[in-house]
Amino acid sequence: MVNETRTDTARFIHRHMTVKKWINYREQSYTKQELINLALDARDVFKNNDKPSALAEIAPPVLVVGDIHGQYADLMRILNTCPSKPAEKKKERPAPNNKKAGFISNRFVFLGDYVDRGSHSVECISLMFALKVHYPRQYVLLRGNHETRAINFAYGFREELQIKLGEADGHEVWEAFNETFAWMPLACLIGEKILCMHGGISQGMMINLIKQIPLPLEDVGTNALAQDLLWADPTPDQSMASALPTPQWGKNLVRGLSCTFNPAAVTETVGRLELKLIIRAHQMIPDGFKFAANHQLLTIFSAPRYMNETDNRGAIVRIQENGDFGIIVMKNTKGAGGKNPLNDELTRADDVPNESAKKKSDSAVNVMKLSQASSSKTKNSPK
Ligand SMILES: [Mn+2]
Repeated sequence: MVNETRTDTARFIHRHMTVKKWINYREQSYTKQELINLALDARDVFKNNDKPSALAEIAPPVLVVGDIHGQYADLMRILNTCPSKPAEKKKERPAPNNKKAGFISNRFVFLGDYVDRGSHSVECISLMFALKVHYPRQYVLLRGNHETRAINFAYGFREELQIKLGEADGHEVWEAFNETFAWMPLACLIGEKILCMHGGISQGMMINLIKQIPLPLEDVGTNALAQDLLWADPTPDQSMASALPTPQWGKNLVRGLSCTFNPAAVTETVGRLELKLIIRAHQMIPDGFKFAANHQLLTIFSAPRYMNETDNRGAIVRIQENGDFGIIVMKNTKGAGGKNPLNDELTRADDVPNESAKKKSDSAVNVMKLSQASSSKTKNSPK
């Protein structure tokens, strides 16, 4: 049990969830010591009283979230996702004094890649750690391939810390965060039937083998299963270039490490592990989500307008208590256009069972406003 935390997490979370602090992409200011304390608090939670586990487990209902990559305004949209089922809430307006914001009411599984690429890695990972410390059983934070030292040294996180804190202090905080990343779980089992990870599956993988991955895992490259969980990618049945069948398991030439797996590999793994679905992230998807392998594999990506360079949408998955699931698509709204991102809408495409339903959801979208009553200053302006 974690009895006392070094961080006043309630205050820290409040500060990060308050509109004024982030609406115009204004940055938080941090001290070195508060970030190191937060990293230590999060480490204690992941260590779980000397019983850390590379496999997290959580029961539905739960929201599953893909890559964030320092896109703080989009993380806010996700954390404020209305907790109730859309079908019941479609015509109801949120009660004006409803204080149960999404981040308090929902359970979440985040699939990693909180840092790098975007401009607010520090805000994103700090808020995620604070939420994990404050609500340890409500939040599962998996490790992504960017929560590794060699990657976040090069792709933005370390540099952002050094800009915010100065070179020496920034480096020290970067070290502390990476020491905590080494304790994070690498996969999550939702209701025993849905397996989630950042990258992908691994040849011959078993649930027990994931549980046996020793933590802390400083260098992911020293454990083949861990490396595949963080890095692997799916391939289609046939390669686009040659029309030849892709191998069930292949070398991942795009990443330069780990493996690729084809739909037959997914089917074999799902059958052997008695799963219903595998959810992973790790790849930018224009629609925010993509099914493969006869709907046994779902890729989600939760950073819309990724790096302000692509017009992709984002998506998260809502898994209901009975295991049914639906996709919530995040519009690719231009966040930096001076518009209040709190007024963004999520496009719902719930319970998408096949491609035709997906098409339907694309053309006749059910648009639903997020419940923002507690924090929006412009709650009366229609949208
Ligand atoms: Mn990734």
